[in-house]
Amino acid sequence: MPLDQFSIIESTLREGEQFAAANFTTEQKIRIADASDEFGVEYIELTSPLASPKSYEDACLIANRGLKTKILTHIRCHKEDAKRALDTGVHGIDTVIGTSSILRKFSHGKDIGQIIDLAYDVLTYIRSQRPEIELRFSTEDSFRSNEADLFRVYLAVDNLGVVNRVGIADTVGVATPMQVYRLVSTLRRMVQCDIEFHGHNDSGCAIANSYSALDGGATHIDTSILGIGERNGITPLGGFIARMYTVNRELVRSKYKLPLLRNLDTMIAEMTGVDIPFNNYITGVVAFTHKAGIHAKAILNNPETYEALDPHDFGMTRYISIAHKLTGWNAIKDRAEQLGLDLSEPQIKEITGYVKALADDKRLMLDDVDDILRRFAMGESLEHVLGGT
Ligand code: HCA
Ligand code: CU
Repeated sequence: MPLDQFSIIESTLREGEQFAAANFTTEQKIRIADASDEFGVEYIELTSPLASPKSYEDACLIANRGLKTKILTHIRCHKEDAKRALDTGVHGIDTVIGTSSILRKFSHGKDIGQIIDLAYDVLTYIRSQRPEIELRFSTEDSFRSNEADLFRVYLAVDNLGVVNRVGIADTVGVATPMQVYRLVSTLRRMVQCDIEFHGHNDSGCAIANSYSALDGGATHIDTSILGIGERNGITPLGGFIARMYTVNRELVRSKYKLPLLRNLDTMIAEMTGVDIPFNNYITGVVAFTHKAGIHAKAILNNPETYEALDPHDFGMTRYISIAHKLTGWNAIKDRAEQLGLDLSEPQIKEITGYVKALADDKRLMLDDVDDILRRFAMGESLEHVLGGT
């Protein structure tokens, strides 16, 4: 079942290079490849070797690095591109060509029959040159393509018997999870080969669409670290991991070294000069912060009450925020215990009421609450604490 068998195609070194702020050096590309390999992704996709002389050299370097993960490169469905890609020594080649009428008209000018002929030429050529290589054929802008055209192309390609998988690309981020599910599950019944999904995030559905693709029978999902890519990017690796973790925690824990996710996100944030978003999946600064008193109380009793993701699996720690008006006495009590202060329940409740009242009027920090707790524990009255601060 695909939900138990998915593979990640990590495209930070291809789609991610299309992010406006990305300009990786050779040394940085190697660090990204090594770290992604260590994390455990099944594939790494590299920029086309035709993009620039360095892109070619770096593809050769990374392909021959002896990593566990398979190295792919991404090319237009052209014979010249294929020749150059084969020269790099990569383990797989991802080919792509636009099938929507807008791309056919304004990008390459070919009709569907010509696309099928070209696919035949290029794919059979690659296969004849390298029987062992992993070969993928993808239609760009799949969700704005005519469905009958799409199926005609996929069927023709699958019938060649030379590709390992076909790819569906939501190039402009317009697809909904239901549309993805429908398209993938129909395709699943039509072709023998594996199915890959590549989803852009322009309207916020990239992760949900990737999940729906797997649900519909896809086997491979494209991601990038922090989701970087063309415009606002694609399915973020961390968000996709979070999604799959909630479905099958054991599988995700065993496939990937989850505590390394934070290093990956931090590394790409530094290399591209952006911040990790405060609300990022797993690694955002508030991803494991609990605030409301009701939540804090339950979390202290059993973290699973309000956590679908266990922070410890990701090398993160949970944080209970207590210096605010929504705080509760269980959380304040827990803090007093952390500070080693001996305060009775009525005292804790009194302090909690005081913290709430104070927070109504001004912004409190944890230090303020700690100070109140310490002074109260030393016998100062709250009025005294109030007057003294
Ligand atoms: C692009 C190409 C692509 C290709 C996806 C794929 C897209 O930059 O426009 O090869 O599956 O989003 O369509 O990234
Ligand atoms: Cu893309």
